[in-house]
Order: sequence, then C-alpha cells, then structure tokens
Amino acid sequence: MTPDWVRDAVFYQIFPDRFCNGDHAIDPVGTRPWNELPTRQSVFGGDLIGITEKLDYIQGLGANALYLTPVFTSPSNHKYDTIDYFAVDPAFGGNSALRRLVSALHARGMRIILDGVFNHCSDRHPFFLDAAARGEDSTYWDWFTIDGRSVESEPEPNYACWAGVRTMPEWNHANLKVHEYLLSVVRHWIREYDIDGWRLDTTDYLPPDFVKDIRSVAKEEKEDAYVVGEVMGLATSWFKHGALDGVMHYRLWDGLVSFFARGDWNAPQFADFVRSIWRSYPNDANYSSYTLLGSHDKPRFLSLCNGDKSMFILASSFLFTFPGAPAIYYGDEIGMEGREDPDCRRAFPWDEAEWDMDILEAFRHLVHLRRQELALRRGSIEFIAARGRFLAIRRVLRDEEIIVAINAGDRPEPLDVLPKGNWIDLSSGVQVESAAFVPRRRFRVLKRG
Ligand SMILES: [Ca+2]
Repeated sequence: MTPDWVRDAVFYQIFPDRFCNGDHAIDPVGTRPWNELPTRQSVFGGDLIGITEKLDYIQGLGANALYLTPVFTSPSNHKYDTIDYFAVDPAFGGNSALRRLVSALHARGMRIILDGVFNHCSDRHPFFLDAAARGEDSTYWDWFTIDGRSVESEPEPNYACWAGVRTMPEWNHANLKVHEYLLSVVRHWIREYDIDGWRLDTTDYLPPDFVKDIRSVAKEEKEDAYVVGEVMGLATSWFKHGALDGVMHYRLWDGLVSFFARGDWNAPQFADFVRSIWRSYPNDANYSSYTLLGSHDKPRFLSLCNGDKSMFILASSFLFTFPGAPAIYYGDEIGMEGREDPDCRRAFPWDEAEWDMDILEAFRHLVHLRRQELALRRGSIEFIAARGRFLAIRRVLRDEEIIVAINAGDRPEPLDVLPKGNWIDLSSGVQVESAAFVPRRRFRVLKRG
C-alpha cells in the first residue's frame, strides 16, 4: 500500500550543510563563510539545529514534509559516504538534534524522510577498515567485492566502488549479511526516531529484491512509511516488482526542462511525453511519486531558464497542479540560482534583500492552491489542450472540476477550451468568460463555480 499522506504532501528538500547554521560551536574544521560559493570540498556549517529553527519559514511556504539528504556521520559535505549508519554527524548536531527535529515536525503535523545510501559506504567505515587491515581474515572481507588478497587503493582501487571513486566502496549485495545489516538501519531510524520514510539513493544500482525488502521492513515498522527511489529513467519495472511507493520523478523533470526551460519541445510533444509516462506507471505510483523542478543533483531550474523567472513560475504552476507530491528544493522559492553541482548547492541567503519576492509570492500562492483544492491533489488528470506553447489540463474529483491553463508562448491565448458553465479564477476570485485570454507567459487556475 502506498501511504495516503503522500498524496497531500508538499516536500521541502534540504542539503543540511547549506540551509541554516543553528550552532556555530559544532561547525566542522575549515567551515567557510556562509556567502562564499561552494566547491566540491567546502563545508558551511549548516546543521539540524538550524533546520529546526526555520520550521516556521518552511511551514509558512505551505510545505508539510521534509526530505533531507544524508545526515549520518561521514567525512564529506554531502555525506553520501557513510561511516556510521547509526549516528547523525556531530557537525549536524548528532542524534539528539535529529530527535528534536522529528518531534518538532510531528508537533506541527509535518513529516520527514531521510536519505538511505545503501549501495556504498565510506572507505573509513569500520567494516571496510577491518577488511583493509585484516585481509581475508576479516569478518567483513566478503561484505565488499575485493579483487585480490588484500585491499589496494593505489594506483587504482581493486574493489568495487561507486562510480570508480575509491572513497566509496560498494557493499557486496550478494552477501545476505550485508542486507540484514542495512535493513537494520532502515528499521532503526523508524522505530527509534519515528522518521516517516526513506529516499533510496542510487536505486537503479540496488538489487530489486533488496529494495522490495526495504519497503516491507519500513512498513512493518510504520504502516504508512514512504519509500521513494532515486530512479533516473523509466521506473516501470520497480513498480511491477512492488519495490517502491514512488520515484523521484526525474523522468518528468526531463520533460519539464525540454518544454519550459529549453523550449525545444512544443506543448503537443510535452503532453504526449507526460501521457506516456502516466500510462506506464500504476495509478498509486503516479499519485505517490516525488515530483520536482530541483534537487542537489541538477542545475537550478531558474538557471536552466537562464534566469527567466516568468518561465520558472510557469513550470512551477505545472508542478503544483499535477498529481504526485511536489517538492521545493531549498532556495528555489526565493530565486536561488546555480549550475551543476557544486554550484546548485549554495548556502541559503537569510538576508531577505537577496530574495526574489515575485518568485516567493508565486510559490506561496501555488502551494496554497494545492493545499486548498483537493482536486489538484487527488483528482483525475487529462490534457484538454496542447498547441504551440499553450497547454491546459483538467483535474476532476467527484463534482469538483479545475482547469489549469498555461501559456508559455509570447502572445495571448484564448481560453476556448473552457467548457460551458461558471468558472472562477482561483487567483483573483473573479468569474471568467470563455472569451477570456491567458496572457503571454502566464497561467490561470479556474474552478467550476
Ligand atoms: Ca553549525
């Protein structure tokens, strides 16, 4: 069963080193000034205490769920190379900071999912160090895939590692003891810390049965736990296997980039693309997937739009009126820019003078509409217009009907697709005639009155 709450979720994704520094006393060695541009190595001192302090801000946007990139002890700023799966990094505030964050979220009726990195760990993980120190005598020798009789990392690593990076040895997923250990991690943070689910890193590289076991174990601990996979391509086989509740919808992201940001697709191409994904996934997965314009692994969408904020807002209008659980990547809502990683991971500017208030207002408005209108979250979906750079979708739930018209073109488009009846523009509260237009580069959300 996919968890029902995800259908009503609006996620806020945080890269914890870069969101808010709530405790300078625990800043890691070499912490850089907050407003400096990031390199691959730099650390900025953000922590879970800072996130907890900013929950009013996050909730004020209308978000009701958090997704944090990895928080467990690790030598890197991104923490995708885990040293201790049972300890939150001391620079993030340790386990007690996570406990306080989760209880503060739950007190607000908000949820949290953590990033599970189960394909690989750090070369400083004690099990890998043991294999390196004791060779074939190590209990953990066959927890990794080592070609030879001892661990060699120079000149090239002689063990399987993530993307060839020697500091990230891969777990040997053929060894079931590895699975028992990693599944105990999945259980632990739900049972002991009451987290609401897991985002699974590099799902494409994990054995499907293991992923399915993660989902089962998570739901044994908490019936409505959410398990969402990082899947870059079409995820059909994961859903057929019953291994995931949803995916981070990078496939949809590809289409949003092609239509809105790059403009190299027209509306019919975009609509065909979205329809074909829609038909490929089970209904539950469509409504339970994590839809996004941004993440720590992609250039900022506003930058992909070359800073064209009207186009960025139009893409957002699609995301927040489309099924799935839409996500805001920290700072997208205030107009943060950034190219490929590490540039897309800048520290969040808390000086409001640096915020783009037009974008922030548009986000708040769109999230508000989504939270207000059940049909936008749970209704059926149909494209009723796709021509040139203009598209319109219809969302229907019982006797409620909403039409979202998005004009990404440079001239006004008539609202000729509006069926007969009374239609209220949900932004202005004004009744709309079918003779009305959608101005260039604007959207309208209309509800049958
Ligand atoms: Ca700090």
